[in-house]
Formats: sequence, structure tokens, C-alpha cells
Amino acid sequence: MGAKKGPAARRGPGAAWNPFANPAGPPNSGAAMDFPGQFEQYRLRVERGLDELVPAADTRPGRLHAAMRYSLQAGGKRLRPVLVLAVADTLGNSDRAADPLPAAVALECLHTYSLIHDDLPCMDNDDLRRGRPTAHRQFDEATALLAGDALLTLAFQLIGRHYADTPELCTALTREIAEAAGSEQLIGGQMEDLLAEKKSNATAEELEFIHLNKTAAMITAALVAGGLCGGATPDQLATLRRAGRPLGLAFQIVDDILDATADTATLGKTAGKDARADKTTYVKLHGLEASRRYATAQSESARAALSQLPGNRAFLSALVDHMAARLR
Ligand code: GRG
Repeated sequence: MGAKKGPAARRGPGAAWNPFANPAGPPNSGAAMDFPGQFEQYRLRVERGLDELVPAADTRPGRLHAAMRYSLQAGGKRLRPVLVLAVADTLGNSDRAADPLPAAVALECLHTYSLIHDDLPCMDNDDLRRGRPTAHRQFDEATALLAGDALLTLAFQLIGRHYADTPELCTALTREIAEAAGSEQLIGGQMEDLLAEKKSNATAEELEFIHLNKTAAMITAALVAGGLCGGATPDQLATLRRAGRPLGLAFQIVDDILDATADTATLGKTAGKDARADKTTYVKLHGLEASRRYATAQSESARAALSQLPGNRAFLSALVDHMAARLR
């Protein structure tokens, strides 16, 4: 198909991989629940959904679809789509529940678009993502740009196609995801991040703005999309929004900690970039120990918010703990 031959992938498409293989385990994991097993079941559902709902690599133009699939199938943790499925399952026993899988796949497409564009030479200029050469390294810059554009658009195609029979749900999902992805959230967070990098002395307030929008917005959208598919009441949707903010912040603080402490092979992306670029991060502003304490506190707030939901919340609660204890 004309893609450049790059280093062999360390993980094949959809290969089993446990992002939470932390020998110490998360602090609050319940012994009664098989968290890795349940996570794996959700992850496999996401992999199958991606395979079914994303155009095949032999669908014209094959090079574009191959590039989209290349980045999608590179072995991401699938946290956002798993959150969609898990929230929908937790709530989803009402007559209003709808299949959350297309929404879950849409969120992963959108997230992957943001990673492809973030890696481009005009942004972060990175060579490695999800343990593989970045899309523009494996293909070329124009193909990577178009693959990102197409994944962003596909997210909304999927919502339109799969929820057309439930117009209220279709509108609510479209609005939720578009708001999270737009210039006031994801793209706005990325813009401020690029501006902050130039001055390398962002304030704590600026850093929080960046991470709330770059990271927490998509995590909140995943929780709310799961709630919408699970027939959540307005109060339950508000609870999910309340949980998204601290969960997203905890996730980002851990990302900063891992950038400072883990190696490239473990992360599957270039480690130590923040310090080399003298980028303002939680670790730079507050130090490692305070960052760890802050991440734990944010995780606890997220878990407390989610405890307001009805249903069996054991998996969701364990997922929050594992997101803070992750090793990559
Ligand atoms: C280009 C519009 C645009 C946005 C880019 C996602 C992003 C914004 C930048 C990537 C770098 C970064 C540190 C983003 C913060 C969010 C984050 C930690 C993303 C990585 O998410 P993971 O760890 O990735 O869930 P995988 O590969 O596992 O899906």
C-alpha cells in the first residue's frame, strides 16, 4: 500500500496487553472482583468495534484507511472507550439504554486523531507513539494529517449513523463530543499548551487550564457519553461531569509523573520529553511527591463522585484506582 517500512511493531493489532500490570496493585482494589479480566473483556469489545466500524484498509483510498487503522491498532490503552462501556453498563438497565459501542469507538477515533496531530512536526514532532513509529514517520506528513482529519470526522459519522433512530440521544452525544473536542476545550487546551511551551514558565492556573481542556474534557465526554447511552438521568449526568474533572486531572498528573520516571520502552512514547523541553508540568511545579499526593487526592474525588451512581460500581471504582496506579 506504499507505507514506509518502519521498525517492527512491538505489539500486533489488538494484541492482549494489560496497561495496569502494576505488581503493587492499586491502593483500593477490591479482592472480590477480577478487574484485569473485566477490563480485558471491555477492551476486546472495543477492538472488535474498531475493526467493524472503521473502513477496511482495502477500501479506497486504501492508503488513508491503512494509516487510520495503523494508528488505531497500535495498542492504545482504550481508557476512554472502556469508560463509555463501563458507565453504560453500570447504569444501563432502563428502557432508554442504547448500544454504547459506536459511541465508545467514536471517542477512541477522536482521541487517536488528537495523538496523530499532536505528534506532527509542526506540533510535538515525535517519532514514537504507542510503541510504534508515529503516523507521519510510518506514512508521510500529508497522509498523517489526513488520517487525523478522517478519524475526527469518522467519530461524528459513527454517531450519526448509529444513533439516528434515537434523535435525542444522537443530538446529545454529538453535542457532548463536539463541545469536548472544540476550540474551547481539546483544541483550545492544545493551543494554550503550545503557547505555554514557548515561555516554559506557565503558572499553576495556566497548567490546570491546559490539562482540564486537553485531558479532562475527553475523559468527561467519555463518562457522559456512557451515561447518555445508559439512559442516565440529568442528576446522574451531572455526577458524571463532576467525576470527569478530577479523574482527568489525576490521569494527567500521572502522565507527567510517568514522563519523568518511566522509560521509553515502557511508555511506548518518548520519555523525559517534558524535562528536556523545560516544559511546565505538575512535577516541575510541585515536585514528584506532591504530584503523587495530588493525583491520589483527585482520584479519591473522582471515586467519591462516582459513588453517587446507582448500580454495581465496583469496576468503575477499580478503574479509577488503576488509572492512578498505571505504569504507562
Ligand atoms: C492536536 C487537537 C490536538 C490535541 C492534542 C491528546 C493531545 C492533545 C496531546 C497528546 C499529548 C498529551 C500528554 C495529552 C494529554 C492527554 C493524554 C495523557 C493523552 C494520552 O492518552 P493515553 O495515555 O494514550 O490514554 P493511549 O495511547 O494509551 O490511548
